[in-house]
Amino acid sequence: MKRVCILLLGAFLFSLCEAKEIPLLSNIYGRSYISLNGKWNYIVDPLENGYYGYRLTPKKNGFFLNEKVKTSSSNLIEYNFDTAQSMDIPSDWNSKDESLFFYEGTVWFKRDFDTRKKAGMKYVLYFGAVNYNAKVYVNGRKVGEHEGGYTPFNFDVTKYLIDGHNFVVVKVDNKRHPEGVPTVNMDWWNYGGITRDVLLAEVPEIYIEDYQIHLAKDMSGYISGWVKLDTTLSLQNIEFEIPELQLKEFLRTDSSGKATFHLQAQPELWTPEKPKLYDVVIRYNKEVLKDEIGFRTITTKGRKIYLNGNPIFLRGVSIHEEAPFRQGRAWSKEDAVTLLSWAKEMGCNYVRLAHYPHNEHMIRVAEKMGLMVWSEIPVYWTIQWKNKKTYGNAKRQLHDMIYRDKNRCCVIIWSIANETPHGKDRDYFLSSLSKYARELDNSRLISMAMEVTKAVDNVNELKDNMHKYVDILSFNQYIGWYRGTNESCRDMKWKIPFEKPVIVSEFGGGALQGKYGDKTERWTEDYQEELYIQNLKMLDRIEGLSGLSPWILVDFRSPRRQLPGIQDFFNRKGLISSWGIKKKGYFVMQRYYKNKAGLY
Ligand code: GCB
Repeated sequence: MKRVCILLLGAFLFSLCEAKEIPLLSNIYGRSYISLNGKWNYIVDPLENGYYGYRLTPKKNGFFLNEKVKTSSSNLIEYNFDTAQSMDIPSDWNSKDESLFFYEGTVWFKRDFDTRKKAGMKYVLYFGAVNYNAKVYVNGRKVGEHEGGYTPFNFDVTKYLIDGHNFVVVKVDNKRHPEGVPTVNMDWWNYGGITRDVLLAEVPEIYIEDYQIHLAKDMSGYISGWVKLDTTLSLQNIEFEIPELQLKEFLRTDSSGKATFHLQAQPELWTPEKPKLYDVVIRYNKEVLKDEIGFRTITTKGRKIYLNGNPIFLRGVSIHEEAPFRQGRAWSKEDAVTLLSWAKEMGCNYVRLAHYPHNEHMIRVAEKMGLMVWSEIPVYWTIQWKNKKTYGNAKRQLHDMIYRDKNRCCVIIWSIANETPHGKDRDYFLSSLSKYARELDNSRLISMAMEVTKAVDNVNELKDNMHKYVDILSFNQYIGWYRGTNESCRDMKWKIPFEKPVIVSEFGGGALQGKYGDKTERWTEDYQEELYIQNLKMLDRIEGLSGLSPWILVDFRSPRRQLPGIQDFFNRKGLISSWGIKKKGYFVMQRYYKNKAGLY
């Protein structure tokens, strides 16, 4: 009897504790996994009836139990995943289900899968991203939850899985909140859903958790870094190899389970013209983890940016994670190839991935294509600067962005914010984020998209206190669209009184593809073309101009853009329409970049 009680108590306590969210598996695509992408059943739940009872307290028998309706039973069950409609995952519900176009709230998703656990292995359930809040359940038990729509997370679900049939249920909620990051107000679609890959990875009991490999910072001729196991066991042997460089070393972990290295090597450096990547192999016991790594340096001096010690001009464009040729969130490798090929064709060597971390395929494809990357967190416009929870959320997203992509040499800039209002609280918030980013990674540059103060006597001045905390001064400006006319570009002057390189992180204007007219007529391709011609002449007069990322490569969905017949809920500032047709402005940029490339 006593034993039964202890067992029951144990089972009860077990059911109470959630699985811990564990550090992200670095290089998820290099692991052994099964994909849980595909058809998921879904139930739309605007009142969160599957979670709360009528007194608004969480239910014990919520939809996460995935109960089966039995007609003969007296037990009333008013939902049924198995007969509910299904949706392809990854995706966003707004573009997949017409009735959910504007929907913001809860949708429950369920997926069945079979698995057979192997002795001595752990199982990690990985989500590339879920927007915005995810509560995850396996076989009816809560595994954990996550806030933030653009960063990956994973849980150790080993003890939740059974041999044979399993199911996973995710409660996804994309309601906006004033304290959220981003907050309630933004100029892009708040696509809800499981928007990136879902994978079930299989790793050994003790596995390679993370690693960092890069050129030694202050010593040329060396590669350094570390490999970390998910344990604090010391004296573990790890083999590290870069075959093409004939590098093979046996590393030993210290008492934190980490092994550091510092090895002599002269790798060919990664450049946009020749994006050389090396196969890297890390072995620990029977686990073999492979990656492709590039090596480069990125620095600034005075008003210039240097890649591998050579001055560069960042020929860029801003991109939203918006699916080409269809509507909705982009998520696949194919989407990445399409978007980035358009940038390449325009003459880019750099892309600004706005306004949140994009999916990992984007970064990996950019690296292979030779595109440098600016990666950003959604600290956008006016968030709650005084709210500690908001700060914690932003900090976590910054951490996770850097954690996932720290080995991607193409990423050269971490951006901590976009167009934020000047003020003491905001300065404290952002300077703290900037310091944190440097603690995590001192090998890249920090920036943020600032704003110039309105022109007095046509002098546009950058006066942001944050200039001290960034390596690159970036700002957005919209002369010819929100301010002044295209003509007025001729008279504008620029005052950037700090000795740092400058990037114009946004400029542009709207055009409906296929609408032509006089170059003074708004929304025509001709107007946008003229705006680009005049802006480029104007921006070339900025001292220290080291890069551009015009707004934006492709038209994108935004609820702020309501003009019928023109916008129809699209921001039309794309240089390419959402159906992949290039506007006249695209070719202005292409000519400009061709010329710039010749100068560097
Ligand atoms: C901006 C924002 C960007 C908007 C853009 C616009 O300054 O940074 O998110 O979409 O302007 O089109 O107004």
